[in-house]
Amino acid sequence: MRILLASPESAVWNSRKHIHMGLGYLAGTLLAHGYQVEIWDASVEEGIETLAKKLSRDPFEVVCLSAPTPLIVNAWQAATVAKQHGALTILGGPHLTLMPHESMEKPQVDLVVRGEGETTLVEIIQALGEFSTFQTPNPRPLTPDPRLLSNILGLSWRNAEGKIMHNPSRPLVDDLDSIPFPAHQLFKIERYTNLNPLTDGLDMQARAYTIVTSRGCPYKCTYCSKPVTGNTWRARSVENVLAEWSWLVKDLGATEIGVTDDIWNLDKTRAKELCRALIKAKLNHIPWVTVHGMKVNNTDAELFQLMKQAGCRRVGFGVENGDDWMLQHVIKKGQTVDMARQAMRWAKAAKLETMCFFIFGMPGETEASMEKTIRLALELDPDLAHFMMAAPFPGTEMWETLKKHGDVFSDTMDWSQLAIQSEKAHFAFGDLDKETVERKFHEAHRRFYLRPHRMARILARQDTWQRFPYYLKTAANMLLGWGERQAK
Ligand code: B12
Ligand code: SF4
Repeated sequence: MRILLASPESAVWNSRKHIHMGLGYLAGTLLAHGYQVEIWDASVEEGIETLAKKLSRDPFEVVCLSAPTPLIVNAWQAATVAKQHGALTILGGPHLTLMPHESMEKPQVDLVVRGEGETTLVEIIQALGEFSTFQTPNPRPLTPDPRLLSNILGLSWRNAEGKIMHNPSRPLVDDLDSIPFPAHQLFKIERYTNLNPLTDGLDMQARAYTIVTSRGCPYKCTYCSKPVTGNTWRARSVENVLAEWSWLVKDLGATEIGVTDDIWNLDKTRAKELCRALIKAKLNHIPWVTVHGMKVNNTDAELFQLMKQAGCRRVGFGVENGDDWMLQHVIKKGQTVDMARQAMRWAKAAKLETMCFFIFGMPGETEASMEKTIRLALELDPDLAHFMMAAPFPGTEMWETLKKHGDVFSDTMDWSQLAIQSEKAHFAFGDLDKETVERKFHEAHRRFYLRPHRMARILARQDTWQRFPYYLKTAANMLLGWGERQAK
């Protein structure tokens, strides 16, 4: 049986080519069970071959699609294409875990997997295997046996009468070390060149791999959508992580590694152990980045020193807001502005590059709190500052607040509008209108990036000139809001 694991075409994220670890893990497990798998990621296929062309040339019996909320519409479109080419379609990922019924109502979607997918997918494929009727070049869709599907935890499906069934959820995997490594070897790695979230390439030609050393996060930030892991946190052992890291560096030729955990440093002792292990194993010559996952309050000077020695080049922090009241009462981040200041001092003292993430327009935000955020960004002066618009994802506390008080959207909203990288405010709340949020958002970019020393640094970068048209467009959107004006 041939299985294609795919991430659909999308306009929501186009600047960064980043391997899809969810698909990597699913592929690793399927390979370990002896199945034939391929990964197709639209973010590196666009402009080369569409999914429709790929499937016409090279048919698959099963097409699996992964989708976060802003990509769900694209996933439905891709499922239509897959069905037209005779495949059974299985959807999974964060949005499907949140709203499985919505997708099961689409005729082009055969099955939906909720939660962690490794075991569920293998059980589905095993159930299908016995009933495979697939033939090339004229494939007929597989018809799974309902008796087998009804026992698979975490699966949503249709019974013989066409009724949508939601089996009980599957518990999270206890021991992450028991999951096979992601099938890194299946990614067209030469097309993934930039691990940096802020488009400032470390090395445009890098063989940039990604690693996930832990899953989940126990914090409860009100904007954060964590449908798959909830408020749990599980870590892989240092030995297990080291073995994958070593494979990436020594066998697959990684020249850059991104750690994409939600919260890499929740257990500070373990984080330090991992650094020491990387140094001891002499894997510290390959630069790595904590792409999202450092929490400012789980740090100390020693951790940053060790990270530097272990090869870490750049650390990212969710600073979010410059106003302690907002952090405590609205964002519920479990950290203060002073903690961010301290972590930044330690990271800079260790000579690490720094990047900070800030959110604009949370419910309860005021012009004054946004001004405090801009001033904090200027004061912290990270190498990269990423300002984002608050985006309300279903299932989050922010979503519930807006539903209750804001009355700004309904359950029929267009999910594709929820991109975090948008320069448009997603909602107005209380006295704060969208225009003020957008004005402060663009002001933040201008005040941060148009300072002379920043401009000099940007212009001195090779990367700026290599991708000049792209940067020019981004600058026009972010600094001046040109994208918005055109849209209006
Ligand atoms: C790394 C990362 C990125 C990277 C890489 C994205 C990628 N393609 O994997 C980058 C920076 C590019 C990125 C971009 C975006 N991301 Co992102 N990202 C993450 C992060 C931090 C880790 C993802 C990861 O590797 N997880 C580990 C793997 C093992 O888990 P997984 O992907 O969920 O997969 C498991 C299950 O979901 C399931 N599964 C997944 N897909 C499928 C498919 C099938 C068929 C099956 C059976 C099962 C299955 O099985 C997998 C194995 O157990 C998560 C947070 C998180 N912890 O998940 C956010 C997260 C997934 N991102 C999110 C968002 C919103 C985005 C963007 C839409 C942002 C934007 N532009 O607005 C884009 C979309 C880009 C895209 N094309 O997917 C949200 C999604 C929320 C939601 N409700 O959907 C998350 C949860 C962050 C958050 N807390 O808000 N992201
Ligand atoms: S610390 Fe990060 S991952 Fe954890 S809840 Fe907050 S935003 Fe989400």
